[in-house]
Amino acid sequence: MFKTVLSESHRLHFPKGELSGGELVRPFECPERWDFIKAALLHNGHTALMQPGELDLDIVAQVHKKSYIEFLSSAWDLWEAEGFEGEAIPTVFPARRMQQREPDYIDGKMGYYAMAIETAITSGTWVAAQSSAACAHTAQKLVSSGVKEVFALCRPPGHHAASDLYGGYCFLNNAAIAAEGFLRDGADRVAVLDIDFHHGNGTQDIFYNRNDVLFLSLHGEPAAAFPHFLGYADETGQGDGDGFNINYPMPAKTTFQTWNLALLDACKRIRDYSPDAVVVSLGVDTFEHDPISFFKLKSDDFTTIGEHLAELDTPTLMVMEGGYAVEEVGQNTVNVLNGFSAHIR
Ligand code: 7XA
Ligand code: ZN
Repeated sequence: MFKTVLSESHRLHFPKGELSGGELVRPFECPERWDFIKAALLHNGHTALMQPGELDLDIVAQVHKKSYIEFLSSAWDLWEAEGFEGEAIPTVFPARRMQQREPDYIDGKMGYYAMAIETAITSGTWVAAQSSAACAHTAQKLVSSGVKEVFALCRPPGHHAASDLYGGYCFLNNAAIAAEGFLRDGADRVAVLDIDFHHGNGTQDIFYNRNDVLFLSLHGEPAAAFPHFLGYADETGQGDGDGFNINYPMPAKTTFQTWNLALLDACKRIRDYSPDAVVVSLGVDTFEHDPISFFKLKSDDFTTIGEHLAELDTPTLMVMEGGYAVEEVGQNTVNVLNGFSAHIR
């Protein structure tokens, strides 16, 4: 049975609008996702739920720049102080051949720290983002202390957040915070395996120059899929990190048969690396009916994924990322956990 770390504070982040297809629509990343996942956990007997402890701000500061943390913690107040009545969304960006200096004015600050603008900041965003990171951190502590089946039900998700960038529904990088926690608690090597439909650009960026964290991501190819500007197969790491970043971009309509070959290759690379812990960025937006993605995985395939993850036979933490077919997001997520539970030694 899985132990799940979760927080009701996620509800404090729920923008009314997401810019999508030129319209402000109800965000795909919504609180009901969390409700459906919690319901499926209980329905499947994963009844051990716990609140996160205090978030260790030192670990957050190891992953994210101080100026970025200051920005996130003050953005809404600065936005409101200008008298703006809508939710905080930037309109101007430091594009090619422009200065990369943080402006004083909030609209400029927002553009400086945004990697995408579908994601509005609201009054409760910063508290919710911290509670989500706290779930990952507390869950990592459980795995480090020997608990074998641990799930961090993070919301908002985290894998698009870089050291100084937010967007793609992400603010703090929960998986990276967990990986840093493992290292701090004695691990020499950690693997982060990102199986969300979208490339984990933030996690890649955070660890790109390092060899103590192996990052592997299976995702929609950037030419066609968000986040578009990172996630190619030739991004293999830099400096000490050369060879420790592995991307598996895949085209539209990829089925489980093909996707699973990438997973098996990733698992082999993880075994070769021999990490002390694995963090799984667990997105289920690879599902065939996901409204914003283009892979063709079926519900039962998620069980097989969990089985493969258990076969790694390494202390593993599952961290929730995306998945927007809300009625199925719970069972698809829990199928991964069930497959893992059934095969863990
Ligand atoms: O894993 N990342 C997500 O699920 C968020 C993707 C955001 C896509 C927005 C496209 N306009
Ligand atoms: Zn995703």
